[in-house]
Parts: sequence; C-alpha cells; structure tokens
Amino acid sequence: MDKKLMLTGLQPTGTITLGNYIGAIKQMVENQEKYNSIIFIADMHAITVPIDADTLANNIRQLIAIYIACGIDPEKNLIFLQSDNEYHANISWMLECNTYHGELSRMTQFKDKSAKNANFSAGLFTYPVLMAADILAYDADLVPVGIDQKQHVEITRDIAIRFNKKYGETFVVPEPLIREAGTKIMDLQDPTKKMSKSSESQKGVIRILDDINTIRKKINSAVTDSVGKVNYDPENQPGVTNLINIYTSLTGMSKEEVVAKFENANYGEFKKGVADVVVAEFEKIQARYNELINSDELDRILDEGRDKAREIAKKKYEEMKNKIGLRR
Ligand code: ATP
Ligand code: LTN
Repeated sequence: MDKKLMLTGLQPTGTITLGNYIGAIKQMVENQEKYNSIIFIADMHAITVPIDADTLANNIRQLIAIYIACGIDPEKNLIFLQSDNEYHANISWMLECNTYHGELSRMTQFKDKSAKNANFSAGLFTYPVLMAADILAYDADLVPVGIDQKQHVEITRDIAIRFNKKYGETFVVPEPLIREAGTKIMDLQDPTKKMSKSSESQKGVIRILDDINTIRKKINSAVTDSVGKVNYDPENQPGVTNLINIYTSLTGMSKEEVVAKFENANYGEFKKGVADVVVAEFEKIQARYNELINSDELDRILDEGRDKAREIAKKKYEEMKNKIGLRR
C-alpha cells in the first residue's frame, strides 16, 4: 500500500523551545521515515496577532534553518513557506464561504485569544479555515498536532465533508494524529504552565538557540520542591516530574529507568544529568544551524518546495473554482 501523506506546520512566532522540539520537531523527524511528508512554515497564521515585521522575517528564516538542522530532510519531505504559495489564501476564501460563523465562534483558541485583546483581527477568527486550506489543498491523510489544535483538525474535517457533499468528492477527509500524553514540557520556573515560544518568561523557557551555559543555568535553577528525592509525581513534584519528562523524551529511557538512575542523586546532580542530555542534543543542532543560517541552501530548499507546493495546490484550486461555478 502507498504510504499515507502527513502534513504539519509550525508558526514562526518565536524561537523554538525545548517543548516544541520534544513535542513537535522530534516527531516530524521520526515520521519522515513512516509517511510521505509535507512540512511547512505557517507564517500567514503568525500575522493573525500583532507581530513586528523584522521579527517575523527573522523567525521565518530561523525556523527553516532549525527544521533542517534538527534532521528534517528536504529529500524526504516537501518543505515550503505558506506565504510563498498564494493558493492557500485563495482556497481559504472559497472554504470560508462554506464555513459557518457559528462554528468558528466555538473555537476555543479563538475564544481564548480574542479575550486577551478587544481589538483582535478578523484573521484571528478565520484562522481555522486557512488551516483547513493548508491541509485540504494537499489531500493530507494525517495531521500531527498538539491537543490544543485538535479542534482545528475537526473543523477541517467538517468543512471537507460539507464541501464534498455539496460539490462532489473533492477533498480527502484528514485524521488528526495526536501524540500521547506525558510529552507536554512545562515552564521551568512555573511547572503548571506550558513552555511556550511566545512566552515572556526568560528563565523558565529553554530555546533551541540558547547558548550552552545559559541552558545549563536555566536547568540548574529550575523550580523543584522540598521532598529532595527524584520521584515521578506530577501532583506533588511537578518541577522534578517535568525534568524527568525532558530526560525520558531525549534519551528514550522510561520514567522508571530515569528514577532508578537518579535514586541516590540530590537535585543538583539530577539537574546536571538533565542538562547534559539537553546540551548534547542541542550542541549538534546549533553547529548545523550555524552552517546553514547564512547559506544559499535554505533558499534553494524553499524555492524548490514552493514550486512543488504551488503545482499541487493550483490543481486543487482550479478544481474547486470549477465546481463552485467560478468560471466563464
Ligand atoms: P505559541 O507560544 O506561539 O502559542 P507554542 O510554543 O505554544 O507557541 P505552538 O505553535 O502552539 O507552540 O505549537 C507548535 C507545536 O509544538 C505543536 O505541535 C505543539 O503541540 C507543540 N508544543 C508546543 N509547546 C509544547 C510543550 N511545552 N510541550 C510539548 N509540545 C509542545
Ligand atoms: N495552527 C497550528 C499551525 C498550523 C498547522 C496547519 C498545523 C497552521 N496550519 C496545518 C497542521 C496543519 C499551530 O498553531 N500549531
């Protein structure tokens, strides 16, 4: 049987964190062996909230270099920038006209983000439809996302099913690929809060491009507890549990093995152990990143990706136009 097509993207809203690396990028690298894979940078989604132009442009180039430095292989994946492919926005418009205002109003992310700023953009509201366009344009079977994005894949399914019914079979109805629980990495200073790339916390968020000493310092000053023993106990020892999760995610060891390994260690020694595995992983990535960031290779990858992505999306766009009656 043919391999399934997987499609996913990250928004360039800030420098990738250890949380994004463990929760998203490592999966992309593993999945590229199992599936045909499309990985893009959702830069048009990043402008649904205010973002400085130069910061955005920097984040975009940085993210593409990080993808490649982390091992996402341009030979095995179609890699491109969303805004390089004008068909996404065009397809999105046709889908918007087949999406109800009511269903978009029920999106949790929209409710949360619009509550934070009374002057939110219309783009923040239609965000899930652009995401549907990203997915449906390529007939993706599987969409790996964090649990927070599951609702957006569900609305994508609803939109696809509705369109297929109204205009005839046009889209593959995608499935979300939700990672198992336990891989959510928390802020090192506040282990009840997710580690986020747009977070203002400096000490609690490890960024993939932080220098090695900074990474060690951040881990060394991670909040723990007064128990004094390395236990996996999310309820009573959330800080220590978070560090165990980091360790297991990067080494492939089980949590029992990690607890056993540090059975007689104090928190200082345990933290050093955690820092060692993070540093070992990030040192390699940073070396590759530094070679790439100013190279032409990035532009070559993006140009090639853009051409292939446009060709696929254009076909879908023409088919939709024709079915809807946007023809002479
Ligand atoms: P933002 O701050 O802009 O919301 P974020 O860092 O929270 O960004 P998202 O862009 O929402 O990240 O998500 C990108 C991907 O990274 C998703 O697949 C998400 O599940 C994953 N991810 C984000 N934060 C974490 C985390 N702390 N632990 C594990 N996975 C995460
Ligand atoms: N909304 C997603 C990013 C995203 C995406 C997509 C993911 C935009 N379009 C299509 C998968 C498929 C996020 O915030 N992580």
